[in-house]
This record gives sequence, structure tokens and C-alpha cells, in this order.
Amino acid sequence: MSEGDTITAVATPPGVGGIAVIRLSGPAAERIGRTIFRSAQGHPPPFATHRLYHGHIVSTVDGAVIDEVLVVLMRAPHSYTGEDVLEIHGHGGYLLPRRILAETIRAGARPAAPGEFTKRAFLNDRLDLSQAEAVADMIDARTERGLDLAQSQYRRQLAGEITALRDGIVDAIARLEADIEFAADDPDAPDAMSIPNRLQEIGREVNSLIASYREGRLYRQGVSLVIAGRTNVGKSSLLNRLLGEKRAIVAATPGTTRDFIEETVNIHDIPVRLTDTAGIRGATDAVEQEGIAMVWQRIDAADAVLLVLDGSESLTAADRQIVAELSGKTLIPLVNKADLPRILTPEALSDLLPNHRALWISAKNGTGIDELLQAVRRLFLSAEGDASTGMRITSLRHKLALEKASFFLCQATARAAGGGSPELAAADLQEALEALEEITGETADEMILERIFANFCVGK
Ligand SMILES: Nc1nc2c(ncn2[C@@H]2O[C@H](COP(=O)(O)OP(=O)(O)OP(=O)(O)O)[C@@H](O)[C@H]2O)c(=O)[nH]1
Ligand SMILES: [Mg+2]
Repeated sequence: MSEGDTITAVATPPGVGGIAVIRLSGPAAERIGRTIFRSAQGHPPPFATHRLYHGHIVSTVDGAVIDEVLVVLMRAPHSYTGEDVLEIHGHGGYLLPRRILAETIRAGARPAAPGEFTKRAFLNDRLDLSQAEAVADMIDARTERGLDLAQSQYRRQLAGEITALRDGIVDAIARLEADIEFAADDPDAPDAMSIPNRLQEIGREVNSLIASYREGRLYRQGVSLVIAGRTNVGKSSLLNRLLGEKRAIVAATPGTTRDFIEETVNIHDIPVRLTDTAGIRGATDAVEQEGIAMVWQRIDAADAVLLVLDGSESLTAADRQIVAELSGKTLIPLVNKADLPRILTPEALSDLLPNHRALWISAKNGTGIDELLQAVRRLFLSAEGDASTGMRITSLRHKLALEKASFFLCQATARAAGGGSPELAAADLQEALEALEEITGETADEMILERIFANFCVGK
């Protein structure tokens, strides 16, 4: 199936780079190539499929040479989208790729919407929907684990599991229908007892996929941590230590950080958005007050807070006030400056945070940082989770579809086991089947497709 028109986009990120790729997909791809490309011999090449040609993009307005390029035509159906795809490999930069793009539009192509190439690949059966989603996840992956999960989904591991579950359900439906046709006392009737067992087994597999979402989501979307505490305790030093670079200004003057600084780090394969914030104190200066107001907004939105205290000093009223205001928030309490003589006593600490065990660290020399990374990992991953390398679902859409399937499977199992109507059990199984097919896209409607592809970048 083809959408009819021909789409065009710059497929590489804007900015300075060696090469930029402009790609077109659709029935006019070859014609547009012939219009704007001149081979080194001065005429359009034969455009044999999957062959690179060297030449120039020339303006259709005045024949001026726009860029020296390589072009390749990949004829349908052997292309990413399943349609004719033309790729123009030109010089990178801010302006040249835009000029070539403008020429392709002048020659009759339409600017592509986000993810439209991949959407066409899906509509032309080059990819199932879970694979198309995996393409976006591969591009967005921030950690090795996140990438591994996206790639296994792209290689149809999830689609394979869904197909196996579907086959099981189709088989059960067939047997229920056979059951409907045979009278109860017919000696040739299939063994109805094994249907509930089989359905229960399928239900268990569906539920274990649902359970894998908690971690799958973590590897894909990551978590946010805010570094908070009173002034001068070493929050910015901790950010720099975790990033392994001097990103935030560190100074002995309290109130050094005023704005927040956000960076992403990889902690045991979890992409963690870390925010260093202004030290909390009763500031009188308006800029600092504004900075402190933002700290609380950031804390509200974060998954957890790295609460930093200073071990080389006694607790202050500000420490106590911050802890009081953080009640209800997930905390990892850290006592910094462990390299200095310890003034903060264990009694004072357990008095302040009776339900936590604070970790002594030194942002200055690195003491306790590995333990901190472990604590972050433990906070978000179940103890056994990291050891298993099994399949994990990473998308909320997949989880919701699996939950729907699980509900109907459960209902069908109860009917089949309790001697209920086989017609109703079969109808439940049909619903479960459709829910599973939403994942691979057989039954996904246009609204779902639109939402999925809107999250892609233009050119993919
Ligand atoms: N000895 C020692 N000094 C530290 C450590 N961490 C930070 N410092 C010092 O403490 C002072 C404050 O450090 P910052 O990282 O700027 O503290 P902050 O919490 O970001 O301060 P504000 O931005 O003002 O709230 C600096 O002089 C740092 O060198 C540590 O682990 N050990
Ligand atoms: Mg700071």
C-alpha cells in the first residue's frame, strides 16, 4: 500500500557534520532525482537500484550547482519504506542540506511529518508496530541496556512472543468452538478439561510480560534525581563527581549555585537525569529566592532526592527544615565531606532521619560514591531484576494492551473451568486476541498510529 505522494526530509541532525542525508520516499522519487541531479557526465544516470552515483544537485530555477553529492535510488519494495526511496548524500552543515531539501520540494515532494518514513514502512508491512516503536527507542537509547532492549524488540523478540501467545489463544478458540458443536455426551468431543490449564498458562506468560514493564520502563525512560540540601554542603561538587567533569561552579561561598543545572548520567544502565540546585536557606536576595523556589518545583517532579548534609559541621536549622519539608518524598540521605573530621554524630543523624541509613561520602575524593550508585540502583530495581536477561516490555501502550488481554484471558479461564458457556469463553478469547494484536499493529487504529509516529524525529 502506498500513500500516493512523495515525502522528503533531511534525515541527519542539523548542524556541523561531515555528511547530510536528504531522503525521499514515494512514487515520484526517481522523477525528482532525474530533475535535480546531474551525474558527473552531465546527465541523469540510469538509476539502477541500490547503486551510488556521483554528481551534483542543480537548481531547477537557474541551473546553478547547489552541492556535490552521491545519490542512490532503492526501488520498491526493497527499501526501508517499501516504496521507491531516493537518498542524497551531500555535505553537512546548516544551509546546504536545507537548500537541497528546498529543491526536492520545488520538484514536487512534500515535507515529511515526524516518523512518516517509518509509518510508511509499517503500512507497507516492512515492520510490525512494535518494531516501528523500537526504531524510535533505538535512536533515543541513552544506556547500553536501553539499547539492548530496543534492539531485541526491533528483532521481533516481542512480536515473536505475542505471536506464540496468539497461536495458543487461537487454538483454544478452535477447541471451544469444536466443543460447542459436539453434544456434552458425545464420545468424540475434545477434552475440554485441558483448555483452562492451557489458558492459565498463557495468562501467566502475559502477566510476566506485564511485570517486566516496571524495569523495562526504567531502562527506556530513566529516572530523575534532584540533589538538594542547604548551601555549601557540596551539592555541586557531588554533581561534578557523578558526571566525572567540572560542570557546576564549586566555591566556598554559600549560595554559589543559583539556577539549576541538569545533566544525564548512566547509573548501572539506568539513564538518570540529575539536577543540581541552589542551596536552600532563608535568602533575602530576590534572585536567590527565585532559585530556591525552583528547587521545590524540581523536587516535586523528581522520582527521588539525594539529600546532602555536611558531615564536618553540626546540623543546622536549615537542615532540619529541609528534612521536614521533604517528608513523603523518596530520599537517599548523604553525609558529605567524609574526608574531614566528623562532627555530625550518628545520634544526631538518626534523630533527624529515623527511618533512613545515611551514606557517608566525599565528593572531593570519591569515598562512598560506588555505594551511592548501588543505592540508586537498588532504589529503582528489584534485587533479582538485574541478574535476569529476559525480555522486558518498555512501552506503556504495550502494558495496557497486555492488561486488557490478561483480563479477558482470566475471564475466559474462569468460564471454561467453571463449566460456563463456551460461546462466552470464546468471545472473551477473541477480545484477548484483539488486545494482543494492538501491540503488533494488526488492530491498531489511526489515532494510535498518529500518537506513536508523532514522537519520532522528522526524517525517520
Ligand atoms: N573537604 C571537602 N570539601 C568539600 C567536599 N565537597 C565540597 N566541598 C567544598 O565545600 C564547598 C562548597 O561546595 P559546593 O559544591 O559549591 O557546595 P554547594 O552545596 O553546591 O553550595 P551552594 O551552591 O552554595 O549551595 C567548596 O569549597 C567545596 O570545595 C568534600 O567532599 N570534602
Ligand atoms: Mg552549588
